[in-house]
Amino acid sequence: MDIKLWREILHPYEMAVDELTLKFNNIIKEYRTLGEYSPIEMVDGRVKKISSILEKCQKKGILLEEVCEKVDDIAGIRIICQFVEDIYKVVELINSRTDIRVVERKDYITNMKASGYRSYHMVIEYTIQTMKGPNVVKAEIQIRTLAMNFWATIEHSLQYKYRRNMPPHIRERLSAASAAIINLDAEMSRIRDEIMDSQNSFRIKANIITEILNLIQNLYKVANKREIIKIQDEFYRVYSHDDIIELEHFLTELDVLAEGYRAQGIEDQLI
Ligand code: 0O2
Repeated sequence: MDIKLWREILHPYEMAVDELTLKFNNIIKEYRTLGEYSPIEMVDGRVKKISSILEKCQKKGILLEEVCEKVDDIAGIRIICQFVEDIYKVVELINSRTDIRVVERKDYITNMKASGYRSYHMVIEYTIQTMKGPNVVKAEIQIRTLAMNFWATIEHSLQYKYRRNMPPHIRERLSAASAAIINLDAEMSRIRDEIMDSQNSFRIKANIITEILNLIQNLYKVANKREIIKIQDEFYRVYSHDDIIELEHFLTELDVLAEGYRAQGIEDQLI
């Protein structure tokens, strides 16, 4: 197959990866805008390299004209979660979408691979709109925790280094590391509520501070300098107490003040 043809074959997959990555990132944004915990921590996407596609075809006896039909992971999306429980929430989320059709799933978390690999895989069909009309492409979504991802990334590099001849002592150590990852994930799940609470209050505090700073910035345009300096000093005083309730109270007061200026501005325009 010539390079030009490969480009044509891979282009729809690039479109699918771009769109799916954007959509999953928007889910994160939606949760965070609502001040809620997102079961998706981060998303990454890639189109398989031609060399890796060729290697897979050779390994599995796939003819080049069968590539799109038989290689499921030309488009790959990786979703990283903080906790194992989040993985199953993401699975539900994907199941419920109308723009994604799940055609296959493999739960390597409940059924860990002999290597020690753990992850939840879904093969999906996703429709992209091209100049020639709709085109359904397959993609593989891998969902795993940060810890599972750490293990898989290291193991993948070692697989690449040793090809099919990984020394037994390395294999054993990877197996032990995989067991440690299971314990780490379980321990993190046990203190999940505590972690989520602290992350939520951090996010809430950050949002309040952003709103306060935006209001102060707007007040610069309408209030006099002495008043602005007084507001700023008060903000630094409240901020130094590190108390969300106090910050919220300050934000409300600032809001009332800004509203007053807004009303005055409208009145001035009416006169
Ligand atoms: P790459 O370089 O990540 O793309 P197949 O992929 O067809 O050989 P199968 O059973 O059809 O195997 O699919 P499976 O088991 O769902 O695996 C697909 C992908 O999962 C792999 O793609 C890896 O990304 C990942 N994976 C599966 N097993 C392991 C493992 O033991 N260790 C690590 N690190 N990753 C694994 P590729 O094409 O093999 O690799």
